[in-house]
Amino acid sequence: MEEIYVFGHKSPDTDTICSAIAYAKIKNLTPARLGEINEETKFVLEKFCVEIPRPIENVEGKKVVLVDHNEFQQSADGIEKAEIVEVIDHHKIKFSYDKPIKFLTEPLGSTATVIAKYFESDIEKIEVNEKKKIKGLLLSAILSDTVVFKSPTTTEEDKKIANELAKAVGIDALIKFGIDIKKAKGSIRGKTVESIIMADFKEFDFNGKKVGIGQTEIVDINEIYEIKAQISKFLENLKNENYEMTVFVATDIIKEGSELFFAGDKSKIEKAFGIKVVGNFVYIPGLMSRKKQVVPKLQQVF
Ligand SMILES: [Mn+2]
Repeated sequence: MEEIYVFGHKSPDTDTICSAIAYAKIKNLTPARLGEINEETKFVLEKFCVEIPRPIENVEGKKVVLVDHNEFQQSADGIEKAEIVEVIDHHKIKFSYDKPIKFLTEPLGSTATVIAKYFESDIEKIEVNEKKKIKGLLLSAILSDTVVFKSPTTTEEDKKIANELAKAVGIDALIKFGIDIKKAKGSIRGKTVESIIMADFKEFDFNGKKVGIGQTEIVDINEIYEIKAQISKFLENLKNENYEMTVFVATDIIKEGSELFFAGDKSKIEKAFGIKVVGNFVYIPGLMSRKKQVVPKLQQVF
Protein backbone atom coordinates (compact mmCIF):
# COMPACT_ATOMS: atom_id res chain seq x y z
CA MET A 1 0.00 0.00 0.00
CA GLU A 2 1.22 3.49 -0.80
CA GLU A 3 2.48 5.34 2.25
CA ILE A 4 0.46 8.32 3.49
CA TYR A 5 2.39 10.87 5.54
CA VAL A 6 0.83 12.91 8.35
CA PHE A 7 2.58 16.08 9.41
CA GLY A 8 1.99 19.50 10.93
CA HIS A 9 3.54 22.88 10.19
CA LYS A 10 7.16 23.97 9.85
CA SER A 11 8.94 24.95 13.08
CA PRO A 12 6.95 22.14 14.71
CA ASP A 13 5.44 22.66 18.15
CA THR A 14 4.02 20.11 20.56
CA ASP A 15 0.50 20.23 19.08
CA THR A 16 1.81 19.72 15.56
CA ILE A 17 4.03 16.74 16.48
CA CYS A 18 1.62 15.04 18.90
CA SER A 19 -1.37 15.48 16.58
CA ALA A 20 0.60 13.96 13.70
CA ILE A 21 1.65 10.98 15.83
CA ALA A 22 -1.84 10.46 17.25
CA TYR A 23 -3.66 10.69 13.95
CA ALA A 24 -1.11 8.45 12.24
CA LYS A 25 -1.68 5.86 14.98
CA ILE A 26 -5.45 6.10 14.68
CA LYS A 27 -5.48 5.70 10.90
CA ASN A 28 -2.38 3.53 10.52
CA LEU A 29 -0.45 6.17 8.57
CA THR A 30 3.14 7.44 8.79
CA PRO A 31 3.84 10.39 11.11
CA ALA A 32 6.45 12.89 9.94
CA ARG A 33 7.83 16.32 10.85
CA LEU A 34 9.05 19.44 9.06
CA GLY A 35 12.13 20.48 11.00
CA GLU A 36 13.61 19.79 14.43
CA ILE A 37 11.45 19.30 17.50
CA ASN A 38 11.80 21.77 20.37
CA GLU A 39 12.78 21.05 23.99
CA GLU A 40 9.18 21.09 25.15
CA THR A 41 8.10 18.46 22.61
CA LYS A 42 11.18 16.38 23.44
CA PHE A 43 10.14 16.41 27.11
CA VAL A 44 6.63 15.22 26.19
CA LEU A 45 7.80 12.43 23.86
CA GLU A 46 10.27 11.18 26.47
CA LYS A 47 7.64 11.33 29.19
CA PHE A 48 5.35 8.99 27.25
CA CYS A 49 8.16 6.96 25.62
CA VAL A 50 7.21 7.83 22.06
CA GLU A 51 9.66 8.05 19.17
CA ILE A 52 10.34 11.29 17.32
CA PRO A 53 8.64 11.16 13.90
CA ARG A 54 10.94 11.03 10.89
CA PRO A 55 11.77 14.23 9.01
CA ILE A 56 10.28 14.72 5.57
CA GLU A 57 11.80 17.13 3.05
CA ASN A 58 9.87 17.30 -0.18
CA VAL A 59 6.38 15.88 -0.56
CA GLU A 60 5.97 16.31 -4.32
CA GLY A 61 3.95 13.37 -5.65
CA LYS A 62 3.34 11.99 -2.14
CA LYS A 63 0.03 11.35 -0.40
CA VAL A 64 -0.26 13.54 2.66
CA VAL A 65 -2.56 14.45 5.56
CA LEU A 66 -2.05 17.94 6.98
CA VAL A 67 -2.62 18.49 10.68
CA ASP A 68 -2.42 21.74 12.67
CA HIS A 69 -2.03 23.91 9.55
CA ASN A 70 -3.68 24.44 6.20
CA GLU A 71 -1.63 27.25 4.63
CA PHE A 72 0.82 26.04 2.00
CA GLN A 73 3.33 28.66 3.16
CA GLN A 74 3.63 26.82 6.47
CA SER A 75 3.73 23.39 4.87
CA ALA A 76 6.31 21.10 3.27
CA ASP A 77 8.23 21.93 0.14
CA GLY A 78 6.48 20.49 -2.89
CA ILE A 79 3.05 20.68 -1.22
CA GLU A 80 1.57 22.23 -4.39
CA LYS A 81 2.31 18.97 -6.19
CA ALA A 82 1.39 16.58 -3.37
CA GLU A 83 -1.84 14.67 -3.15
CA ILE A 84 -3.59 16.05 -0.08
CA VAL A 85 -6.05 13.47 1.21
CA GLU A 86 -7.22 15.17 4.38
CA VAL A 87 -6.78 18.23 6.63
CA ILE A 88 -7.39 18.43 10.39
CA ASP A 89 -6.83 21.84 11.92
CA HIS A 90 -7.91 24.63 14.26
CA HIS A 91 -6.45 27.67 12.47
CA LYS A 92 -8.04 30.16 10.11
CA ILE A 93 -8.72 28.63 6.74
CA LYS A 94 -6.59 29.64 3.81
CA PHE A 95 -6.90 26.60 1.66
CA SER A 96 -8.17 25.63 -1.70
CA TYR A 97 -7.77 22.40 -3.57
CA ASP A 98 -8.85 21.14 -6.92
CA LYS A 99 -10.56 18.02 -5.58
CA PRO A 100 -13.08 17.31 -2.82
CA ILE A 101 -11.31 16.12 0.33
CA LYS A 102 -12.01 15.62 4.02
CA PHE A 103 -11.43 18.93 5.81
CA LEU A 104 -12.06 18.86 9.55
CA THR A 105 -11.63 22.05 11.52
CA GLU A 106 -13.10 23.59 14.63
CA PRO A 107 -12.11 26.71 16.60
CA LEU A 108 -10.79 24.75 19.57
CA GLY A 109 -7.60 25.36 21.55
CA SER A 110 -5.56 22.71 19.77
CA THR A 111 -5.64 20.26 16.89
CA ALA A 112 -5.23 17.57 19.55
CA THR A 113 -8.63 18.58 20.96
CA VAL A 114 -10.20 18.20 17.51
CA ILE A 115 -8.67 14.73 17.17
CA ALA A 116 -9.65 13.64 20.68
CA LYS A 117 -13.20 14.87 20.08
CA TYR A 118 -13.89 13.40 16.65
CA PHE A 119 -11.89 10.17 16.88
CA GLU A 120 -12.72 9.16 20.44
CA SER A 121 -14.08 5.74 19.45
CA ASP A 122 -11.07 5.04 17.18
CA ILE A 123 -8.72 5.96 20.03
CA GLU A 124 -10.53 3.55 22.35
CA LYS A 125 -9.82 0.71 19.90
CA ILE A 126 -6.03 1.15 20.16
CA GLU A 127 -4.13 -1.46 22.18
CA VAL A 128 -4.11 -0.48 25.86
CA ASN A 129 -0.45 0.56 26.30
CA GLU A 130 -0.36 2.46 23.02
CA LYS A 131 -3.68 4.08 23.85
CA LYS A 132 -2.29 5.47 27.08
CA LYS A 133 0.65 6.98 25.19
CA ILE A 134 -1.58 8.56 22.57
CA LYS A 135 -3.86 10.03 25.22
CA GLY A 136 -0.80 11.38 27.05
CA LEU A 137 0.40 13.07 23.87
CA LEU A 138 -3.02 14.56 23.13
CA LEU A 139 -3.28 15.86 26.70
CA SER A 140 0.20 17.42 26.48
CA ALA A 141 -0.63 19.06 23.16
CA ILE A 142 -3.82 20.62 24.57
CA LEU A 143 -1.97 21.97 27.61
CA SER A 144 0.83 23.29 25.41
CA ASP A 145 -1.27 24.99 22.75
CA THR A 146 -3.66 26.58 25.24
CA VAL A 147 -0.70 27.66 27.45
CA VAL A 148 -2.20 25.64 30.29
CA PHE A 149 -5.69 27.08 29.56
CA LYS A 150 -4.45 30.68 29.85
CA SER A 151 -4.58 31.48 26.15
CA PRO A 152 -7.79 33.18 24.91
CA THR A 153 -8.01 30.36 22.34
CA THR A 154 -9.00 28.01 25.18
CA THR A 155 -12.55 26.66 25.12
CA GLU A 156 -14.61 24.74 27.66
CA GLU A 157 -14.22 21.69 25.43
CA ASP A 158 -10.43 21.87 25.69
CA LYS A 159 -10.69 21.82 29.47
CA LYS A 160 -13.26 19.03 29.52
CA ILE A 161 -11.36 16.79 27.11
CA ALA A 162 -8.01 17.50 28.82
CA ASN A 163 -9.50 16.48 32.16
CA GLU A 164 -10.86 13.24 30.69
CA LEU A 165 -7.50 12.46 29.10
CA ALA A 166 -5.62 13.24 32.33
CA LYS A 167 -7.86 10.81 34.19
CA ALA A 168 -7.23 8.08 31.62
CA VAL A 169 -3.48 8.65 31.72
CA GLY A 170 -3.38 8.87 35.51
CA ILE A 171 -2.23 12.47 35.86
CA ASP A 172 -3.82 14.09 38.90
CA ALA A 173 -2.15 17.50 38.98
CA LEU A 174 -3.15 18.68 35.54
CA ILE A 175 -2.08 22.32 35.87
CA LYS A 176 1.24 21.40 37.41
CA PHE A 177 1.89 18.96 34.57
CA GLY A 178 1.08 21.73 32.09
CA ILE A 179 3.50 24.15 33.70
CA ASP A 180 6.18 21.44 33.74
CA ILE A 181 5.68 21.04 29.99
CA LYS A 182 6.03 24.78 29.45
CA LYS A 183 9.07 24.99 31.70
CA ALA A 184 10.75 22.21 29.73
CA LYS A 185 11.34 24.74 27.00
CA GLY A 186 13.74 26.18 29.51
CA SER A 187 15.66 29.36 29.64
CA ILE A 188 16.57 31.22 26.48
CA ARG A 189 19.95 32.10 27.98
CA GLY A 190 22.80 30.73 25.93
CA LYS A 191 20.65 30.30 22.83
CA THR A 192 21.25 32.34 19.70
CA VAL A 193 18.74 35.04 18.83
CA GLU A 194 18.13 33.31 15.52
CA SER A 195 17.25 30.01 17.18
CA ILE A 196 14.94 31.77 19.67
CA ILE A 197 13.02 33.65 16.99
CA MET A 198 12.97 30.95 14.32
CA ALA A 199 12.02 28.06 16.63
CA ASP A 200 8.35 28.95 16.19
CA PHE A 201 8.13 31.22 13.19
CA LYS A 202 5.21 31.41 10.77
CA GLU A 203 4.77 33.19 7.48
CA PHE A 204 1.53 34.88 6.53
CA ASP A 205 0.20 36.46 3.39
CA PHE A 206 -1.70 39.64 4.33
CA ASN A 207 -3.29 41.12 1.25
CA GLY A 208 -0.35 40.08 -0.90
CA LYS A 209 2.26 41.24 1.65
CA LYS A 210 4.50 38.71 3.32
CA VAL A 211 4.63 39.00 7.11
CA GLY A 212 6.68 36.72 9.37
CA ILE A 213 5.70 36.27 13.02
CA GLY A 214 7.76 34.36 15.58
CA GLN A 215 6.71 33.57 19.12
CA THR A 216 8.34 32.20 22.21
CA GLU A 217 6.95 31.44 25.64
CA ILE A 218 9.09 32.25 28.63
CA VAL A 219 8.78 32.17 32.40
CA ASP A 220 11.01 35.18 33.00
CA ILE A 221 10.57 38.12 30.62
CA ASN A 222 13.74 39.82 31.89
CA GLU A 223 15.75 37.35 29.82
CA ILE A 224 14.28 38.98 26.72
CA TYR A 225 15.35 42.50 27.70
CA GLU A 226 18.96 41.34 27.95
CA ILE A 227 18.97 40.62 24.21
CA LYS A 228 16.55 43.28 22.94
CA ALA A 229 19.11 44.96 20.69
CA GLN A 230 20.04 41.68 18.99
CA ILE A 231 16.37 40.79 18.52
CA SER A 232 15.65 44.11 16.80
CA LYS A 233 18.68 43.75 14.57
CA PHE A 234 17.75 40.21 13.59
CA LEU A 235 14.15 41.20 12.78
CA GLU A 236 15.38 44.14 10.71
CA ASN A 237 17.75 41.96 8.65
CA LEU A 238 15.12 39.30 8.19
CA LYS A 239 12.59 41.88 7.00
CA ASN A 240 15.03 43.36 4.51
CA GLU A 241 15.70 39.93 3.06
CA ASN A 242 12.22 38.75 2.47
CA TYR A 243 9.33 40.42 4.30
CA GLU A 244 7.11 43.48 4.47
CA MET A 245 7.15 43.15 8.23
CA THR A 246 8.67 40.83 10.82
CA VAL A 247 7.33 40.40 14.34
CA PHE A 248 8.53 38.53 17.40
CA VAL A 249 6.19 37.93 20.31
CA ALA A 250 7.82 36.99 23.62
CA THR A 251 5.03 35.75 25.85
CA ASP A 252 5.45 35.61 29.61
CA ILE A 253 3.11 32.79 30.61
CA ILE A 254 3.20 33.72 34.30
CA LYS A 255 2.60 37.47 33.81
CA GLU A 256 0.13 36.72 31.01
CA GLY A 257 1.32 39.32 28.57
CA SER A 258 3.80 39.73 25.72
CA GLU A 259 6.63 41.93 24.65
CA LEU A 260 6.07 42.50 20.95
CA PHE A 261 9.11 43.32 18.80
CA PHE A 262 8.76 44.33 15.18
CA ALA A 263 10.57 45.58 12.10
CA GLY A 264 8.48 47.47 9.58
CA ASP A 265 5.83 50.16 9.49
CA LYS A 266 5.31 51.22 13.14
CA SER A 267 1.97 52.87 12.39
CA LYS A 268 0.58 49.47 11.40
CA ILE A 269 1.45 48.08 14.84
CA GLU A 270 -0.06 51.14 16.56
CA LYS A 271 -3.23 50.87 14.52
CA ALA A 272 -3.56 47.10 14.89
CA PHE A 273 -3.25 47.10 18.68
CA GLY A 274 -4.63 50.56 19.38
CA ILE A 275 -1.49 51.65 21.23
CA LYS A 276 1.27 54.24 21.02
CA VAL A 277 4.68 52.73 20.36
CA VAL A 278 8.01 54.34 21.20
CA GLY A 279 10.90 52.49 19.55
CA ASN A 280 10.51 49.05 18.05
CA PHE A 281 9.04 46.96 20.83
CA VAL A 282 6.13 47.28 23.21
CA TYR A 283 4.65 45.33 26.13
CA ILE A 284 1.01 44.34 25.63
CA PRO A 285 -0.76 42.98 28.75
CA GLY A 286 -3.05 40.02 28.09
CA LEU A 287 -1.48 39.23 24.73
CA MET A 288 -0.98 35.48 24.65
CA SER A 289 -2.04 34.16 21.27
CA ARG A 290 -0.46 34.78 17.88
CA LYS A 291 -3.37 33.10 16.16
CA LYS A 292 -6.19 34.86 17.94
CA GLN A 293 -4.70 38.21 18.93
CA VAL A 294 -1.78 39.03 16.63
CA VAL A 295 -2.64 37.59 13.22
CA PRO A 296 -6.23 38.90 12.89
CA LYS A 297 -5.32 42.38 14.14
CA LEU A 298 -2.36 42.73 11.80
CA GLN A 299 -4.24 41.26 8.89
CA GLN A 300 -6.88 43.93 9.32
CA VAL A 301 -4.43 46.80 8.89
CA PHE A 302 -2.79 45.34 5.79
MN1 LIG B 1 -2.03 23.97 17.17
